[in-house]
Amino acid sequence: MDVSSPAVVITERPADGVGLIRINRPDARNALNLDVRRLLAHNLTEMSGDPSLRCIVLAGNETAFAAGADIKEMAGAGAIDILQRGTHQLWRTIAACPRPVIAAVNGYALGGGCELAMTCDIIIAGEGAKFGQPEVKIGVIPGGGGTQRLPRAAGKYRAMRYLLTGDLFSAREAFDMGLVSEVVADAEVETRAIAVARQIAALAPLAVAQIKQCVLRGLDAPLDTGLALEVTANQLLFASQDQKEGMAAFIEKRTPKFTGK
Ligand code: CO8
Repeated sequence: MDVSSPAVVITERPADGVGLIRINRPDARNALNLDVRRLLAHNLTEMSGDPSLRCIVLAGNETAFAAGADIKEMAGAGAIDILQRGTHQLWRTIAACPRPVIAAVNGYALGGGCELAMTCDIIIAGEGAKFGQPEVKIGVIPGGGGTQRLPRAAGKYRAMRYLLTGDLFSAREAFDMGLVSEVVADAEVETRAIAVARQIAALAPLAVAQIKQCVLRGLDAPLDTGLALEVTANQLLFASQDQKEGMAAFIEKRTPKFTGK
């Protein structure tokens, strides 16, 4: 990593309890080179360990969330180079972030960029955002979960239509197929993502963490297993001070003060 160049990933704290991680390679449409992926994994891990941060926003710039893996970095690579880069482990770390992560998507979210958005828990997209898995057009396939997460989000037939052609789709189409949580004006994307993050950051962190775990683990499990996870998580939360505080506040008609304990 060249320390004299501008940081390719920037971290900010835009609001109480909210961390923001910004991909910053504007000249390369925020293409995800190894440095970016390592820093994303590193910052997500660091922020998750910081008790003062309860929700994370992942953003790019107005032109691109991320236009995919860095094609120039991998064009000449051999299979063993790709294996040794171990990017699948970085994807795993990114997707396993225990804190809720909100993608704030403006512009292009293509290939690895679309996959990065799909590792997030909520996707807020600008009206002009463009999504897609165009890997097939350059002779490869998605490498960050696209063949698995896109069909899980959008269903087999819509996912196949885009995976097999590499065609891009709009934020509105992404919303209609269940890939995007909200579509807002381009200029409002980050403000809206931060507002949702603040809302989540004000809630009981242990309950928030259990919801994330139950949903993600449950999606990959039979219904009975998922329901069992939910039961156990609920039982566990009755050991928390925040459960006592939340319910007492409701009964006393006041706003709860959650501490994460
Ligand atoms: N990688 C590297 N550089 C890129 C990338 C990229 N993904 N995307 C854009 N850039 C660079 C361009 O090369 C250009 O650089 P330069 O100015 O030096 O020529 C600069 O960014 C600006 O790009 P454009 O001039 O093309 O800008 P436009 O606004 O005209 O177009 C697009 C923007 C539509 C985003 C266009 O750049 C594009 O199509 N980009 C490539 C999109 C793509 O194919 N993404 C998928 C990449 S592959 C992937 O993500 C997963 C591969 C998994 C492999 C498995 C590994 C384990």
